[in-house]
Amino acid sequence: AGLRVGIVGATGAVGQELMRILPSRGWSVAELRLMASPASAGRRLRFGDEELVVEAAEPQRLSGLDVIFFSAGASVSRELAPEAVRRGAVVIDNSSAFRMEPDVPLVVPEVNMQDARAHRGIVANPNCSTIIMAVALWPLHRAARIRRIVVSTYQAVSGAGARAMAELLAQVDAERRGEPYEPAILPYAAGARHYPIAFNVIPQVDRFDQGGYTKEEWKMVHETRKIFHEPELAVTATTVRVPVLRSHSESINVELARPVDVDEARALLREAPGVEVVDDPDRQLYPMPRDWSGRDTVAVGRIRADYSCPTALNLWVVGDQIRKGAALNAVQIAEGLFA
Ligand code: 2RA
Repeated sequence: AGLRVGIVGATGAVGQELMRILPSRGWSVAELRLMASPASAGRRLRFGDEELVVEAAEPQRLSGLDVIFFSAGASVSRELAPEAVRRGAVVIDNSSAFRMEPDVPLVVPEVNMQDARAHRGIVANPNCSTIIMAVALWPLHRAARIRRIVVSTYQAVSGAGARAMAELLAQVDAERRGEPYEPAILPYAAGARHYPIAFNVIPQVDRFDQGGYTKEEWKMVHETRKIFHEPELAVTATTVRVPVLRSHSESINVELARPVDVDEARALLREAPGVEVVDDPDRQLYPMPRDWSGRDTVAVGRIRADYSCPTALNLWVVGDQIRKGAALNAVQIAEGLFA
């Protein structure tokens, strides 16, 4: 009969990607209800051969649905997700609102889909940079137990929303024309200072938090530990915004409990769900973000021994931030619960 699906945040980058993904998954959507902020209510969006009207996200509109995807920020999720559960829906929440709640599963289907089945109404979708890293590292953890992760990210502007993507394009254009451009979005819109991203990198993603780390860096630490069920796992992260539109890249050094050579690592990754190995230095083949936008998988390349540490490897990982980093991961969770 098909699922009755709601999207809260339908007009955002992730909401739009959900609408692109849903018809392509081989199961039918009996009803799709699009919801967003009152400012976006009334907009008409195409879904297949239908034209749907976006409604304001309000409690009474959350009834009669099987699953509701939330991607409208943490405050909207905190306000409306529990109400949606009370009205009978399963909520898959892309915001950070509930990720670290003990009774809310935090799920990357390739890693811990079994956790999702213990949900009590809400399943949390991890942060995009965490999802991309988790898909690539889980096969190594299962085979040889990870001791420590050191990750530096090169994050696309899409992570800061559609307005940040527009800002990058506008800045490049203005610089090319030799015109001044006043940045207003990056590193994050609510910040006191904004910096140009064109021809630049910004070593700040989200607000600063404890110890000089940003919230994004702490998310990669805490979320990875929860998804892997490894509360003591040693993780340190440096998250950086780069002038790329929608795919995140990550340079990862991973220390294992035993030596794993490059051939074994490549073989493990080749068999891993959701991973594509693109790794042939002799032919200059490695993943690049421009190639990976719109793809469902996480690409791994530059796999090599860390000669400074006999049980460590270096990896270069690329994934589409909007797709596998958010919308597709959420749809895969829904499929695991309802399929
Ligand atoms: C970012 N991961 O890239 C964060 C939120 N999507 O800005």
